[in-house]
Amino acid sequence: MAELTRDEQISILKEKLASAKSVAVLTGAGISAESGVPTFRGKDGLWKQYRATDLATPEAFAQDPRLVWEFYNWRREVLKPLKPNPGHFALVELEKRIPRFTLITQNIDGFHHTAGNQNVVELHGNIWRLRCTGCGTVTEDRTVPLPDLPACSKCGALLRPDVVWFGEMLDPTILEAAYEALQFSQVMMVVGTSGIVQPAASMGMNAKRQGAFVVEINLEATPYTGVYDLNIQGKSGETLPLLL
Ligand code: BV8
Ligand code: ZN
Repeated sequence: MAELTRDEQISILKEKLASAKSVAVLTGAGISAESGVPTFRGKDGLWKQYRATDLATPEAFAQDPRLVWEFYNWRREVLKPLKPNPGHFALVELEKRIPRFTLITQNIDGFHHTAGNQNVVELHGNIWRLRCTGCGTVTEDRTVPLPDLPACSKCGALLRPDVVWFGEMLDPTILEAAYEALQFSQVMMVVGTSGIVQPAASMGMNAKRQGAFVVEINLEATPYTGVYDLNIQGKSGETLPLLL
């Protein structure tokens, strides 16, 4: 098929969305980039001389909880003044128009909730929630910065960010909700993710295998470009509003 122009790609996707009963969306750090949030693999993917894959692990937290909390306090500080962008708000509008809409996100910034989406599946947790390493109590706390080595008000044990670290299992209920949405989707959009981290990275193919029309929206190519049905190059904050 001759190369489609961007406008042709957009109108094909608009048509598919108009007749879709069930749509799934998977977002990654790219959808929050235009809000000013550093992505993982962009030039700002580095924090001091550390990589997220070195710090976002249970081993790092066990070995040096102060350093890992410094990393998360820095990210909370960066995130606090930032707001969702037109890409997030376009997904809120889309959810209102499509009978069954599931927004699966890898992001822990909570922007999809803030923007107003109802059915959000946070695969990797949420940076504004804390979980007690002792009694497991989960609280929401937006204090920036948190006290040094924050302690549980119930049992006094050390609190951790309520996020999924590398090497940790995702919550089975959360995963189940994501896979169910993929199973029944006629259209899936994979937005702003480099398609590296599993199991999220395979979700586009899961949808494709059961017959969904899968579209990638990204600034650059990923391992799935050319495998999905459409790859729309561009900023999600500019592309997603064009679908409305
Ligand atoms: C699991 C929360 C199973 C924390 C995150 C070896 C050793 C250990 C593990 C593994 C291993 N090999 C593979 C694994 C599995 C591992 C994994 O996938 N590792 C990778 C590095 C290879 N996965 C796991 O460990 C997962 N758990 O598999 O458990 C298991 C089985 C048995 C027993 C135990 C366990 C858990 C993974 C979850 C990790 N937590 N986040 C935190 O954030 O601090 S992952 C984190 O990184 C994010 O959540 C996100 O998922 C990922 C970043 O990826 P992206 O979102 O894609 O962001 P990125 O910067 O990469 O890309 C941005 C994209 O946007 C780019 O494509 C760019 O072009 C585009 N973009 C930029 N601007 C824009 C744009 N697009 C559009 N518009 C723009 N404006
Ligand atoms: Zn506790």
